[in-house]
Amino acid sequence: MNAVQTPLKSRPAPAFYIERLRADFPILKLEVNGKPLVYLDNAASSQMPQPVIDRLVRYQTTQHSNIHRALHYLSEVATLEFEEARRKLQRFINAREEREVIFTSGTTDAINLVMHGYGRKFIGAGDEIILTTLEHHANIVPWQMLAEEKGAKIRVVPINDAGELLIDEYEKLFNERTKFVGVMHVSNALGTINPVKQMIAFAHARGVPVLVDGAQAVPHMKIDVQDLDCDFYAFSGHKMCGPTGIGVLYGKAAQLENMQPFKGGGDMIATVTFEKTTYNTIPNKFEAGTPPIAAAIGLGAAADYLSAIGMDNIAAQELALLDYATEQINSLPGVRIIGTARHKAAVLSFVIDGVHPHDIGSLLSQEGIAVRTGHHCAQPLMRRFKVSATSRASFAFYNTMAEVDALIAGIRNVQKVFA
Ligand code: 7TS
Repeated sequence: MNAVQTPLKSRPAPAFYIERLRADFPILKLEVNGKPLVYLDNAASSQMPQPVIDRLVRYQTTQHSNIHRALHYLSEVATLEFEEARRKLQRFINAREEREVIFTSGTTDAINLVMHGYGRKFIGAGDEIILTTLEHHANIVPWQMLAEEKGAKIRVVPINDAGELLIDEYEKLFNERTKFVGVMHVSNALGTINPVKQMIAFAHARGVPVLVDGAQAVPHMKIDVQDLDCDFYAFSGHKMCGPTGIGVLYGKAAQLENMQPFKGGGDMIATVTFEKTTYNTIPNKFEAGTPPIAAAIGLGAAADYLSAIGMDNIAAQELALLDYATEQINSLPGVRIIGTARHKAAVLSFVIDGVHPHDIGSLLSQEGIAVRTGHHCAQPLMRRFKVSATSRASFAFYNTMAEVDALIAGIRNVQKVFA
């Protein structure tokens, strides 16, 4: 009955199909220390396929100018392409309106925009902001800065030993002072997929808006912001096969319209006198100055590239990689996986008895294998697991089962060196 399935829907996808996709990524042909590159640091930044590189070259060689300001040919072309990129991103996350897509420099910038634009206007002394133990520093520090400035308080949702949020505890944190919830969709350090739709519904029933940090979700699964009903959703281009320096803040139009601007300058104004400035409408109100035009257009191409493969197919292939890698790592004595949630995306954090993660990282790199070692910008989470750091393999759809085998061989080698 599965005759109509695309190749990636079978788990794992046939090797020839993955090889065809890999051929799109020039960097994957590199050798590192005389070995084929095994790139397993996709949660930090993914690689860029040729169609996205080509799009950037086409923009720079035939379309570049500043946008929204001149009537000459190139300015009109660049403006049209930039706004078309916004529509591509709108479709990619199923936003209701294109003006709900704000281009930012990344997830961090998007969250800071909400903190300044929404938080500083609507959150005051004694108010409470709910975050979770899993959060990346990008969704902790801005809220701490706000809490300090306003005299607000941060409440934190605890997790269990598998790295899953305790939803009962989340619900108990709400009271009449709760003004905001910030939660990541997928944990960058553990891979846990959080039940954000359920959490949003609970918050909304109490009149509380929710920001979802989607940096690790957008590259790996189909995101529908209308279905989630989140007020804000933040993500980065460079984790979804796009360029660095570009990201998106999705916000419901009604929320964005009520917010104050974050950055002041050109493009975000309607009129300026030295007595008073009036602001532009959204999205321009939040895009002061010349935006990263090329990067936004590149990100539009990345969204097209991922959509052509199909986000459900990508999720299925990455899950097959995760299952296989989990099984293989579990078979190694002395290696422990940190983060064993029932619902996980393709992130595998581990520790090896008696070996510091930084030594693991350098020894694996000698074999051409790229993993991230450290606290993954989630120090409170590391503390919860009583580790200072982990090693993390994070997969993309272009990774192969053979690369998982290379990782496992690399880990065995590390254990031999430290035996
Ligand atoms: N939120 C999450 C969940 C992230 O994983 C990251 C980056 C950010 C926010 C910040 O994104 P940026 O594009 O603004 O920097 N995470 C990682 C990581 O796991 N390893 O390197 C960067």
